[in-house]
Amino acid sequence: MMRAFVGLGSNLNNPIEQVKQAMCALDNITQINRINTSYLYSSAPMGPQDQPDYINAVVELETELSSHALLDTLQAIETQQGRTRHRHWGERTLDLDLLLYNDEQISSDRLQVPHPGMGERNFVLYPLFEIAPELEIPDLGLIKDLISSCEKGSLQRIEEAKI
Ligand code: ROI
Repeated sequence: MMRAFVGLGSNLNNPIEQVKQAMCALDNITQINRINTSYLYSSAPMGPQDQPDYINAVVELETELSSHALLDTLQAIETQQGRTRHRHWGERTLDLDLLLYNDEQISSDRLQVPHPGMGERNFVLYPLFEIAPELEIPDLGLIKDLISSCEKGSLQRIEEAKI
């Protein structure tokens, strides 16, 4: 069985519901087991500032799917939930990023794991640390060390029951 971490993000069309709906969509896939779920967080946009704040979360999955089959599945859920491409680093209804897949380093046309930039993004590192404080990330090191040099900024945990 494979172990993967996926980052969820949305800043359009009721972002909290988008993120919750994506978690339900993952639960409906037989080859995927959601074994851990962070709180939802709100975060200021990284990229153009003239877009709404994001809702972010991280989930841990157990899966029989290969990394690329999992990527296909994540992209299908994005599409189902009306993902359309706007500008580069712009607003989106749903982003599902394959952050980590076992302890593998993957570099193909379609997929880079660990997800590029995850080592500096507070909206990835804080929810990830919440569910996997002991984690070591290939090439990047211990999550607790990455957190200690990553400003929390405006990132805020939303006080709402976990899903
Ligand atoms: N900014 C925040 N805060 N959260 C995201 O999930 C996010 N996703 C992105 C870009 C546009 C880089 N900015 C983001 O893809």
